[in-house]
Amino acid sequence: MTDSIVFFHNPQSRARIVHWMLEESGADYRTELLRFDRNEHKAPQYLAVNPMGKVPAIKHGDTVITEAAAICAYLADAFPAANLAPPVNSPERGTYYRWMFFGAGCVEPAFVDRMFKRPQVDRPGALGYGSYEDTLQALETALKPGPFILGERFSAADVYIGSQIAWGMLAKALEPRKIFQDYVARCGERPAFQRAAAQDEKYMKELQQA
Ligand SMILES: N[C@@H](CCC(=O)N[C@@H](CS)C(=O)NCC(=O)O)C(=O)O
Repeated sequence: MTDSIVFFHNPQSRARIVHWMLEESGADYRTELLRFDRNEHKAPQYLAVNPMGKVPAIKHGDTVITEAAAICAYLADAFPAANLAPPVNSPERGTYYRWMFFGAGCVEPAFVDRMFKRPQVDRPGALGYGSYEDTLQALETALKPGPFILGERFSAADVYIGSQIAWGMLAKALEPRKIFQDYVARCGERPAFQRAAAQDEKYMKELQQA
């Protein structure tokens, strides 16, 4: 598809993950900033894009994609020249899916529960992520061979998991173990990450001034 992408963004949100991913993918995109302080994300025009009234979202042609992990996976496939996902049917594809979905299904709720100090449940086995400790252990397993989740090959799974680990440490939802710090530092060396981060700083100023 050759249409340009519309990126619904707020620099103080999970949309930063997608911003980085857009930069990695080489996609042509334009950004629409949504101000939380003016509730622009709950306005009818935006609810027509994402009924959750949340960012990130992208629109590619007539297709809307929401959910940061889904957007990362979509962009990796839509822009194959950037080589951000292993080929379908390759063994690596399984590993890629495994950790991408683990990020969305386990890491995300484990970190958010931790951040909000939500009480432990009686039956952790009924929680998708089991326990915070098990989730961290599994993350370490994913990162240990290194340098990235698929070894030498950087992928969209690193954009997603790397962003979560960075955010988790910042929000004190994740112990700053060395393996996490080193991984985040490696991710931070990506020129695409740096371009998105620099642009996000500008957006933050823009939003503060207006
Ligand atoms: N499951 C969504 C979560 C998106 C999300 O919660 N975004 C927050 C910002 S980080 C948001 O838009 N919050 C505004 C609100 O819900 O009012 C994803 O992974 O993309």
